[in-house]
Amino acid sequence: WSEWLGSGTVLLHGFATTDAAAILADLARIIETSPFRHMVIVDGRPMSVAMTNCGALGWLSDTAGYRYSSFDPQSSHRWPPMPDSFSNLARAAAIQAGFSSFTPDACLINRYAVGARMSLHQDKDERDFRAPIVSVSLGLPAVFLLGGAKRTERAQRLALIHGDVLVWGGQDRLRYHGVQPLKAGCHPLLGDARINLTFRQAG
Ligand code: MD3
Ligand code: FE
Repeated sequence: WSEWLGSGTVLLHGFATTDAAAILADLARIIETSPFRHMVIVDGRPMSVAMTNCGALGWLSDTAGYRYSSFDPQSSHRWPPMPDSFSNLARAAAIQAGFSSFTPDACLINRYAVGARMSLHQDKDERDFRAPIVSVSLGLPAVFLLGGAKRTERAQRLALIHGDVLVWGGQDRLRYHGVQPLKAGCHPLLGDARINLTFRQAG
């Protein structure tokens, strides 16, 4: 079933459950070429979330800041192509939310180990904010923080479990959001980790 959490936000409960095993098999091939790594932020400190990308563009953070790049700086090759299992799921989810022309060119893959978190931020490195963002949660559950248009607005807490897909667009595209430190647990497919796929039309 699905739930509207804001004028442009839809939570599709369990939308990725049946495709999860195929997605994880494709992910195993992606990380052979572009492994997970802890990118650093401007001050040089590593993020607790490990990341990689697939698709024409990949999101990067380093001491120069945030940006999208066609190349994995670690391999100096292009990011692995986006598997059909990824793009088909993202497009189907966007259609459910009313975004019929969503064509993701970037998929950021986040891996949360126990204790990893993401502090409140906005996603604003993309060229056109009219395109939505599709987020797929796999593995251990997380507490997602959904704030407002300003950092000071009080954030709502939202539980995201394996298979949940969120589509953020329209009025909600620039809301502050984050993830609370991951709690210990054991998921049958992913063990003690959470994986989040974030699909964007970045270029
Ligand atoms: C809400 N990742 O990679 S995706 C990120 O679970 C990121 O790994 C989180 O935030 C994660 O930037 C959450 C969900 C998400 C993405 C974009 C949003 C939520 C959003 C834009 C506006 C509001
Ligand atoms: Fe984000």
